Amino acid sequence: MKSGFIAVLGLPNAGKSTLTNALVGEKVSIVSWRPQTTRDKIIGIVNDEDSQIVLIDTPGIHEGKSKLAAFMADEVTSARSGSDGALYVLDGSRILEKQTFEFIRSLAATTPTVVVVNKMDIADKALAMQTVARLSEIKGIEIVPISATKKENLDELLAVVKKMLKDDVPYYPEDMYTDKPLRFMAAEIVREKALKFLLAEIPHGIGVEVRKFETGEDGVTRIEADVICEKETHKPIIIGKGGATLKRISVAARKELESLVDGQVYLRLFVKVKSGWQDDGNVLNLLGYVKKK
Ligand SMILES: Nc1nc2c(ncn2[C@@H]2O[C@H](COP(=O)(O)OP(=O)(O)OP(=O)(O)O)[C@@H](O)[C@H]2O)c(=O)[nH]1
Ligand SMILES: [Mg+2]
Repeated sequence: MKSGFIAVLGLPNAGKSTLTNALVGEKVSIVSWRPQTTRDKIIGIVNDEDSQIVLIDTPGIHEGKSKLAAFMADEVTSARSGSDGALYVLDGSRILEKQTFEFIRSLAATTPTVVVVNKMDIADKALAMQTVARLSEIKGIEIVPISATKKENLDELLAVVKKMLKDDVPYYPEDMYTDKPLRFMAAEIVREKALKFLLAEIPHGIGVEVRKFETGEDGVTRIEADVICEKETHKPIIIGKGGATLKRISVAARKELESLVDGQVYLRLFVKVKSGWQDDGNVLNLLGYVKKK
């Protein structure tokens, strides 16, 4: 039995959460086409007969100035320091920037590292080959091209990851696939649907607070959540004409919540304006964006 903690690192939108979900085989981390979707480190556990891989999905590395951005950066640092190895996820359809190359080089100098060249299904093959050739200058790393959405080459990736596992006890029960409570998952699912249905200018400013999460004796789970935005002008956009946009978010979120709790869900969403919330310690605290001891 081998086990270990593996941090999943990379730039925003590289496909870290998609990969984490694909390896776990369950949805543990929300995904969107926009950068900076993931805000917390999220554990996804991959169990099989002879190993337990504890993946730590992280926020994409970027330079934001808000307190929220600082929290996200802390999440990356702590995931890195608490792990036995790293999966650095690259978007293989893009040119490998010098800064990224240098980051991987410094990462590999301190941590066993596998570079995952993702999005091979849409990548220009010549460009991806160039990226692989350039990366092979870095000593000691493994390079694995994959497609997370098409689930291509994931078995090869798992085989390479297993070589990084050092411990000999499982850390979590084998039926567990994440460490996050349902309430957190619910907030994330609502945020994912908001990211999906809202226009480009708003979503970075969105937070979701689940205020009520109760399963009654009738077996129905009642969830109430606030969708928090930055500006008064965002509120009517989130609600939409005659409530249509909020309704779409709510319907899509409810469907997924029902499969999460395996029962009927009543979901009520409210839109609240809290300008500057990404720098407001109280709101960040409410939303759980605070350093865990
Ligand atoms: N074509 C293609 N798209 C992918 C692949 N993997 C991820 N994507 C898409 O890339 C976008 C970003 O995916 P995420 O998994 O949210 O990326 P992330 O690295 O977790 O992003 P952040 O949380 O913002 O740092 C989504 O639209 C995914 O569907 C892939 O293998 N092929
Ligand atoms: Mg993510």
